[in-house]
Amino acid sequence: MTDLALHNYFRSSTSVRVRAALNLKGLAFDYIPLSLLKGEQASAAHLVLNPSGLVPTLVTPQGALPQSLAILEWLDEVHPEPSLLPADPWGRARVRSLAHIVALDIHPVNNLRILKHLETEFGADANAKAAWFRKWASAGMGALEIRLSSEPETGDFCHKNKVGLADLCLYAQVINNARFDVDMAPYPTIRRIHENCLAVPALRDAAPEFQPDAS
Ligand SMILES: N[C@@H](CCC(=O)N[C@@H](CS)C(=O)NCC(=O)O)C(=O)O
Repeated sequence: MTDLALHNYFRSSTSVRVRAALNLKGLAFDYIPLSLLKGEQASAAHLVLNPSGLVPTLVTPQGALPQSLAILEWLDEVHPEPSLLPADPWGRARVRSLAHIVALDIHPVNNLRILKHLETEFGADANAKAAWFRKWASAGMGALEIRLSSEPETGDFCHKNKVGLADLCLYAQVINNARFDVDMAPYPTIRRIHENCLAVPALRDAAPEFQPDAS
């Protein structure tokens, strides 16, 4: 038993973000798997922790905390090293702004429940759902690529040469994109940063294939 329990799913990109942050900060946590395929995120037991019926939820000594971005910022405040946000206000705003392209523009419209709704209410088949995913992933990736390739603060990672909040979102999204065959050729800067993320053990270890519920 540890102080922290992460209710999550191996393939969930929002869960990848949080696992990567916990690993980066060297924090032990109990891994509580919830199968999204079986709908366990909407079980009565999990709804008590997270009324949205989504993962991840981090259970802490102070209570349950849903929402991956809030979890990341809470972890960063309670365990400041290594920091996920730059020290200066402009840097912090820039990193959040990059992270939001993934977390607020791309992810919500491509979430499982949206794809399921397209199928049940509008008859979308697997090809149509994948095309939908690619449409919104590409829109966000395109904006992210322009920002990262043109802004002087971009370095080995999204902001200079240190892994941060935006990298966690980028890293998890690129993994997710592969499942839907998003063409990454137009995004060389994102691909370069993703490669750099893969070289960081804390991030690599957070990848879906290394999680206990992956098999
Ligand atoms: N804004 C939430 C989104 C969480 C979310 O959508 N999680 C997905 C997995 S990546 C989920 O639980 N999907 C289940 C569903 O759509 O039913 C966060 O960042 O934590």
